[in-house]
Amino acid sequence: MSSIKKLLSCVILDLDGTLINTDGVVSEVLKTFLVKYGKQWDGRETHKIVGKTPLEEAAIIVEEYGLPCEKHEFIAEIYPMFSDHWCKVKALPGANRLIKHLRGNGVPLALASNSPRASIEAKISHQQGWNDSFSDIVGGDEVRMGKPSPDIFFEAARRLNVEPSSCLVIEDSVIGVTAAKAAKMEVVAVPSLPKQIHRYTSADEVINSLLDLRPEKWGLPPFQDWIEGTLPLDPWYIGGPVVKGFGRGSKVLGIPTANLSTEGYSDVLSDHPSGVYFGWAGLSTRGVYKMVMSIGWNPYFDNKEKTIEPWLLHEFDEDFYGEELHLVIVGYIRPEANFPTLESLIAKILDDRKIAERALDLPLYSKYRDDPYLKTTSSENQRSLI
Ligand code: ADP
Ligand code: RBF
Ligand code: MG
Repeated sequence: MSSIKKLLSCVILDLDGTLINTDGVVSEVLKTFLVKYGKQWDGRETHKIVGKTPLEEAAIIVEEYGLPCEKHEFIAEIYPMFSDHWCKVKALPGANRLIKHLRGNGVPLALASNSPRASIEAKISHQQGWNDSFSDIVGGDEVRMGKPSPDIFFEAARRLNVEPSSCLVIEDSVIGVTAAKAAKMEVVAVPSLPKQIHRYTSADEVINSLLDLRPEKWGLPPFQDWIEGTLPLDPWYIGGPVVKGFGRGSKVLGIPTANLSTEGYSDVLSDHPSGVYFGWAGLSTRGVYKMVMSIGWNPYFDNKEKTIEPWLLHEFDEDFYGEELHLVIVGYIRPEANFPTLESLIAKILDDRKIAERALDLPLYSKYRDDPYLKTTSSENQRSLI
């Protein structure tokens, strides 16, 4: 049982990058917009605009691309373009769960974002049940200075009628963390860009995704949905031919992972946080097996690419490269971690195996064993789509 860090009573949430994934929409709109000026959006500026106010964002883009307009004109032109796209924005994994949980337990909840109030309201209106979930919303246009100034957070605490020191802030950007610390609040950072943990030293805790938040560490009500070391998820499905992995000799370690090609799965990969998951694996000609897998950059090996590495919990007497592998992922175990030694990494993966094997016997998870997707081949799949 982890020790309580502090007894807090309210939660203040950032919106973009923390609860919803607006990156795709922002890139899409900027791309369309810049084409009009004969420029090409290349995504390089994404990290520069994370957490910034609209005016700062505008100034950066106008300058970086040498646009022949003024930042206010830029905003006037681009905001209407954004509002047509908010309906496409998805909640980040764990966001709905977190909001329901805190709301259901009567924890006062506020949104605090550098976006203008009207944009915040437009964005959350597309997320089911969110309109009524926040006791208060503070937009960047409602205070003198946006984050990293603490004004937004002070204003949120004032409206919740609580001391700043009793608030937990959840933030994805370094700018937001800086603002919340300046407001003397406790901050959990959930970085939205990978491999950035070193930039978040002022946060009180850094977690990989909202799935890893433990409210009880902050004296808030614990989630009740963990079951035997696993978190049930709405199942998700991926499949394709087994490809060569890194050839690091995982097999020699007794942990062969049947890698799936990441091409064609970029959406799935960016929709799901890195971490250790489990579920069922179907090999078209062989059968259905229990499976535990890691998704991510394997911090121990510091991969440059996010990979999908499923370990089928069965002894095979031959390799099955090229065979069609279908996965139904039903639950989450833990974030990926780094380890001081290969032995400690292996020990942890063996723990994951035990957890997954046991959990998959629970009716909650075992029912997916019969999912038809596990027995279809890709050609049948395509046929069913026509
Ligand atoms: P690679 O780096 O190519 O992924 P691994 O050492 O991870 O090599 O071995 C993975 C291969 O081993 C899989 O592609 C598959 O053909 C074979 N294999 C044998 N048993 C298993 C198993 N239980 N789970 C996953 N893959 C297995
Ligand atoms: N790699 C890591 O660097 N950190 C991890 O926490 C981690 N967890 C894993 C959990 C499971 C269930 C599996 C199958 C693999 C995991 N790996 C992890 C990936 C491992 O490094 C990779 O499969 C290597 O190729 C093993 O040699
Ligand atoms: Mg492998």
